[in-house]
Amino acid sequence: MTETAPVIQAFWPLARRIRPRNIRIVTEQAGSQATVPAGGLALSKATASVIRYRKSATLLTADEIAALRSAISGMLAVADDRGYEYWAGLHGLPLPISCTHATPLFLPWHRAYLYYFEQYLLDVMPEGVQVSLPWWDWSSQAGMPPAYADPELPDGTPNPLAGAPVTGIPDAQFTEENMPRADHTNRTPGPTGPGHRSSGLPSAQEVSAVLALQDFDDFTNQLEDLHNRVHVWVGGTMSEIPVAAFDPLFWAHHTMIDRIWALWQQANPGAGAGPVPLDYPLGPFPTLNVGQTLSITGLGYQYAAATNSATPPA
Ligand SMILES: [Cu+2]
Repeated sequence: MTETAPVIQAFWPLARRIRPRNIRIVTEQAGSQATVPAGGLALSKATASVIRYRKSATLLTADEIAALRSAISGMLAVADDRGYEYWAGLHGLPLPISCTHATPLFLPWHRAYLYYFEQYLLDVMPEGVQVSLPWWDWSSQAGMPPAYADPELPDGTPNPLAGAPVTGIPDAQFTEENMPRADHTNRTPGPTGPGHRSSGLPSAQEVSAVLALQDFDDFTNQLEDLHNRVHVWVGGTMSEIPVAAFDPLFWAHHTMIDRIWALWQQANPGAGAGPVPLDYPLGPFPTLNVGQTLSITGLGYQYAAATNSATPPA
């Protein structure tokens, strides 16, 4: 039995503050049989037989972008555990900090997190429109998707995808985490285009190299490194774990990470999640364990291929 040592990522300086919570990897159970309910999961609020397609943020139509903005604003207006403040706050502050980084739970935990966020986002979509979480393909090195970057909409109102209020965090908790108090997200993006090495966004070649790794632990560690670089590249709120999820771009970034994992799973069927027992519960989510995150179609979604038009394949 080998202990899984947490790898502290130098790229995301605040990672050292993250104390793994409730994470005890019991490696001798690695071979235990996971119980995924027969017939798949019935968790999705979408009609079970309809698969949601997550698309590239740059391939969304104007109507889809408008619907997404409306839904983010809708979630911001919900003050209970279906709202934006609750879900953004669940990742970091207010305490406890629940996200997992630098462990083999990084990918399963964030997949479950996106899954629940997407359910509540779909709940507040305008009538007749269903826009699943889009991914930000930062590997194009073109910078932030325009839908998220423009600070204002043509009518002069703030763009709900460009930033959000940081709310629900007691002052004392900023102090405890050694962070300046912030009332709103901010960004200080780095350089775009190739040739900036670690200060630029990861390239498509770097993503391909990570996808070529065959061992789950190697794959998740190196993917998390690329992920950290993107957080640091965006800067500001996104570069600080305790508040990163308040930036609407967080969700598009993590959807890209989830998509890369899905692509890797396609190439490595049955790979599991390294040493993590499949029945390992993913707290604080009520009903998902690690095994249940391994099938994205079981969770009711798929990724539209990057080369597609925005129309899901028939
Ligand atoms: Cu992240």
